[in-house]
Amino acid sequence: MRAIIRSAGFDRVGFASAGKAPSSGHFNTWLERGFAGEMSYMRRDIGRRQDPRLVLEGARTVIATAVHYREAGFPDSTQAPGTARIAAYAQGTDYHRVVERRLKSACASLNEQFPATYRWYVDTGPVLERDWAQAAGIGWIGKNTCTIDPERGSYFFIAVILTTLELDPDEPSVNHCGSCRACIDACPTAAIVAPYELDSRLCISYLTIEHRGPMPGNLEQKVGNWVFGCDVCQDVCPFNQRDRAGLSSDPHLAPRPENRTPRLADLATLDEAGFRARFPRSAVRRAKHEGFRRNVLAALGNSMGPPPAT
Ligand code: B12
Ligand code: SF4
Ligand code: SF4
Repeated sequence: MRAIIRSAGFDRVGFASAGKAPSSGHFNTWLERGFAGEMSYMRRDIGRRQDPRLVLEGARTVIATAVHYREAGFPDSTQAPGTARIAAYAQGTDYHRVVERRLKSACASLNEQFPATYRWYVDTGPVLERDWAQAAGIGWIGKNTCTIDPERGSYFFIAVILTTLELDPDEPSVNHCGSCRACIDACPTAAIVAPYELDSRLCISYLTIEHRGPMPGNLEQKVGNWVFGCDVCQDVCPFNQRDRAGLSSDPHLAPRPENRTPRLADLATLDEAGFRARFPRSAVRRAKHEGFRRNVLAALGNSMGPPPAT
């Protein structure tokens, strides 16, 4: 079973018994506090998101998987004046396309050998993916709210397969954050309002990808030169700084050289057609040209430094 899934291109595979998601109560609180911001899709299907048995009738097992996307020795994009930063996950081909193809192929093979119903999701389905990754022993949910594999860090995508097949569950992952709070202290916008609690409305990832309209004035400067997503709370995590020798980047998700340290001035010249041509089959398109341009202009302003004191 696991071998079939791994051979379809997944780095980690774990099983959990389908039921109410362990952190569904936290999810409710998160919504009630308005931490989802304008992401109205998070308020849709609340009951289903909390229980995969309502997503797939007769679901007995949640198969959680991980696909690592950041290779050993990956040079951090610099903050050199005039350059932009794109989150590592979005520097290559859109992971939805890549991982969806693998899920389709894994489920076809599984169904041949273990006939049952399989339904897969990566990112966009009504499933608390991090919760299930933790329950299935892939990694624990850290204070930055990312799922962290103790051996390989947090730079991986999660995909889940719901199935009617009953499989022996793995042990849930154990939390290793301890007294560390590096992510909380490093977050440029103080979006991690308490350990394990992220207010999206303050998060650079949300502001540069999901938020429509002008950037809130009090946050614009704090966004720095991030033009799509943000990796600060993962970059500072000790579990992402360990010797990652032997880890190689998935060739299908490898960063495109032009997305490592792009020049802000070049990005600012892109019109709508230019934007689409510059980012083919890329997650960056989610921001739309308008949002991306807003981000680039904010970053350009920030690269000029604070206005002189009068
Ligand atoms: C909405 C969303 C966002 C939002 C909100 C993020 C968030 N933390 O919720 C925004 C746009 C900000 C975002 C940003 C990013 N995202 Co996102 N996002 C999602 C999405 C679609 C839903 C997440 C969700 O359910 N949030 C609801 C809240 C309540 O969940 P949570 O914050 O994760 O909290 C969990 C725990 O912390 C716990 N909990 C909550 N409160 C408390 C309180 C206490 C005291 C305790 C103990 C526990 C606890 O319960 C929660 C439920 O599991 C998932 C895909 C999916 N379907 O799951 C991807 C997903 C989580 N994102 C992903 C990625 C890669 C990112 C970014 C790294 C991208 C980037 N570089 O810019 C950043 C990381 C920012 C961060 N620190 O989280 C990956 C995460 C992979 C991983 N290893 O963790 C996912 C799983 C997509 C995927 N399929 O790979 N994302
Ligand atoms: S992604 Fe960036 S802004 Fe969002 S919580 Fe992490 S460090 Fe803060
Ligand atoms: S930086 Fe420290 S507190 Fe934050 S997720 Fe990593 S280990 Fe946990």
